Amino acid sequence: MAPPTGKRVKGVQIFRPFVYGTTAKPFDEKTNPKPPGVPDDHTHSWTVFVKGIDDVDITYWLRRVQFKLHESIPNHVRMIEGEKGKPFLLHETGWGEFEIAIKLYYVPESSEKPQTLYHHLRLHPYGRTEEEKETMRLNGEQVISWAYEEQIFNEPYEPFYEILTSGAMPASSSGPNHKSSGSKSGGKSKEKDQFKQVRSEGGVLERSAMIPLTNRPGQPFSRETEQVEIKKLQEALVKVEELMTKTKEEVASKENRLKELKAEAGK
Ligand code: SLL
Repeated sequence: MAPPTGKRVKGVQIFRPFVYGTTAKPFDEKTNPKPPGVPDDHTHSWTVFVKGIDDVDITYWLRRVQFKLHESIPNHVRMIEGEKGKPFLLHETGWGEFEIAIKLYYVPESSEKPQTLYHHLRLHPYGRTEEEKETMRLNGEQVISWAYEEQIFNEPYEPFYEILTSGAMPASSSGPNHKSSGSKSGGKSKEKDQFKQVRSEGGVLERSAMIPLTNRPGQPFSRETEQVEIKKLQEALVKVEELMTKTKEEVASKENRLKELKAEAGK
């Protein structure tokens, strides 16, 4: 970790969305043949990854990722260095599920300590119901276990704040007619011009905290998903309120009955 440079930007929180998880596939002569040299007892090939939402680059804040695998795996601690625009990715084969420790190392400018996430490698279809498991089986036999996460940088140091915010353009100035005003803001604007404002397939701007509006294959995290989840929560809330009203009514009627019985007994 580099010594902190500059001052912290007070009262500022910057968040960056990212996705991590595992994808596994059973070996199968036709669809997923076992490569030569893979031990006989290995039943699956699998991948563990950390990447940007909609595959946008995250190496400007995440420098390297250490994946700590099960100790039965040769050379079980693996360090993956960031390559611009590429996910932090590891391919493996094996026979069992286990917890993977994913340690995130940030760029030195951040002066942030590494942080560890834990993820359970899934090889077999899972779900709350048989139906959910069956859906997973039908999904090309791929067992997907992915999570959406947001990295929060609280009061980042000034140089890091610059890095975090010097890519994406505000919506109002990102139109085709936008010209950057070099002279007004001086050096800073030149620095900004070094980064191309690339949009991902889902419309997410590089170096932004945006998430896509809609889902597409391989990219299930979007505003659309968020809306579905919010709707589910709202429906659950209505149900809970209904149940509460009903319970209150039942309690009130039982209390009344108790009063009546007490009055009768007192006669
Ligand atoms: C289980 N507790 O019993 C777990 C352990 C270990 C998985 C799972 C070895 C691969 C290799 C492998 O798949 N270990 O030898 O490279 O399910």
